[in-house]
Amino acid sequence: MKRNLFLLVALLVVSIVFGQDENYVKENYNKTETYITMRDGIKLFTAIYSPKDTSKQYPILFQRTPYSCRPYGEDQFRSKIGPNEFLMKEGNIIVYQDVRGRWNSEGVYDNMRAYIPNKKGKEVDEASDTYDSIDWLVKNVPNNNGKVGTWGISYPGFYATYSLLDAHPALKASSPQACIGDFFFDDFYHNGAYFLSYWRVTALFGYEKTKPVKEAWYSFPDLGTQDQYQFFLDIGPLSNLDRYYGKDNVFWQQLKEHPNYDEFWRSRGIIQHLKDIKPAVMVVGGLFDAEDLYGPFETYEKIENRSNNYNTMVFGPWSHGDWARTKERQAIGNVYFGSNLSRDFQRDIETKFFNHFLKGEGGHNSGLPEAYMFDTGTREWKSYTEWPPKETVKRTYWLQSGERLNEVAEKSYTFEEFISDPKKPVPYTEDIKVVFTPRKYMTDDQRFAARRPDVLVFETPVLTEDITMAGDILAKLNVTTTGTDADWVVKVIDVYPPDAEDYEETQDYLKMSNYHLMVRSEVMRGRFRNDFSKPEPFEPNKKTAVNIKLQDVHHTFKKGHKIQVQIQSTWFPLIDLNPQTFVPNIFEAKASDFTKQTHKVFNDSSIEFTIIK
Ligand code: PG9
Repeated sequence: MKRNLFLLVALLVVSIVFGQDENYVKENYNKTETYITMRDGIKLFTAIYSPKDTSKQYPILFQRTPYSCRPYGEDQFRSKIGPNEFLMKEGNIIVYQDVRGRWNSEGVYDNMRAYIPNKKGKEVDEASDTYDSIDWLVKNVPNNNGKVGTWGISYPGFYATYSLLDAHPALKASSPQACIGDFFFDDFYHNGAYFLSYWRVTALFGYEKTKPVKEAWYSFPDLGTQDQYQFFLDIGPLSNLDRYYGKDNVFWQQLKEHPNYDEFWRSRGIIQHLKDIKPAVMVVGGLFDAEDLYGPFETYEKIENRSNNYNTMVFGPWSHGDWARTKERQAIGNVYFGSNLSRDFQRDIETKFFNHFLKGEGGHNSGLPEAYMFDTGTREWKSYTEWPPKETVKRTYWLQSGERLNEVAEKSYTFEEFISDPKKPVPYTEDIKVVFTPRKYMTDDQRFAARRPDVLVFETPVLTEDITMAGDILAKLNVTTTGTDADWVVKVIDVYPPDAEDYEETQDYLKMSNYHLMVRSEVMRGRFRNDFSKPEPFEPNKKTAVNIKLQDVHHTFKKGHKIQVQIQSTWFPLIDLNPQTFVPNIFEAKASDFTKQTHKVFNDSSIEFTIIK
């Protein structure tokens, strides 16, 4: 009896607390919906949440999104609004907008719409749409203080970056987070290799709509199995996927018609335009973000090198967008990194950034660090005055025969070799399930791959002291193939000691003892080794240089651990299969083009790490 009473009281308390949170927005904000007319007459749907307390003025926090302003209706409220709950609860005007051509807005959508410099008359892009929207908001929304901040994660992050171009004078601060920089290096392609694992979500952006809508006008194909590896292996050549996506899936057609880094992709990349930026910027990213790593790192770097504005970065032990969630234990897959990391970031960094520039005195003295970086090896935050840190040096390790990773290059002329068979590609994960987009693999244990004959392994002896990497990694491979095309995948792995502790998140069958933590990975489609816009075949058996940049890391390989590098040529179905026979467009390859080939990696291949002295 007592136990039931206790449970009843506990349930009542929980419902009151969460119930309050669930209704916090409805109880403390008014919601209005409107259409803002752009300079070319197109109307964009905009939802405005304004604090009920009208005794003071508030800045406007503005997000433009392709993912909808749902729920629609002035009596329908989101449970949370704004970048985080701290900013929500202290009171800000929070505005969401369906971008041109998406959901309840008019117009025609264009993936990663190209920026038009020096626009004339009614020429429009996402910068002019943002400018026109901000101009309307500051002139028409009651109780605003004339200052605007933009923010967004992933695609909304791209639109936040876009807000910096031809920025409206009221735009004082922007936080592009996991922001897409360029679809040839983020999300759908990595260095020319097509991310087959994103194929299903092509539906999200593929279908044009003919009028403003409040319900999804697209759907995702059912693969008929949870085994993505087998599904895509059975599909064979990519052209067989056309049975699921027809000509009306505009994005699928675009992906197939532009396998090279041509004007279609180049014009849509936003990184090239990031110069002379005026608003304050805080770029946020996840060090294990599987979707957008290129974007945030490049966004911070290019602004830093070509503008004099306030520009900072924060990278934590996060997967895509984890920092916006409030889960206490921060873990990715099997690996735990710490507790309340996202909450602390939201309270002590993100809220402080926006308040400084939108409610405070602004200026470079925000009290926040230039680079606030989590060390994913020591599991500690570190602040730097620049990134990469000025105390770093480049250190080269050589891929030596006998699976050794050496700081000294051998003089002998040897190589390691493996057979790469498209019929039996290296899985990118051991998990058997259909995922929206892959995430967990970024910290998955890589022992399953290390034990395959088509994965080369190079490993240091057990480290006698800590080694902290802080910056990018450059793999300089010297290879041959018996074929005329090949992909090259490089994985940098932290090999844990035998006595490593387990976490509550560690999968049942697994122990962290000797865990092979993937710290960073990247692929180079070999045909693009010299130029992403001009694919070149390999000459069979001719030694060829293939250089691969891996995105920045901030990771201490602790004493007692080992640094391991794995090299492979398939990574399935994360990326599509390379026929290993040069064809003009792999999306049009025939089954007979796919051939088993023998690849060699010579011992004058090396990998250059950015290391803190
Ligand atoms: N960059 C992420 C994404 C884009 C396209 C397809 C799937 C994911 C994102 O916007 O979340």
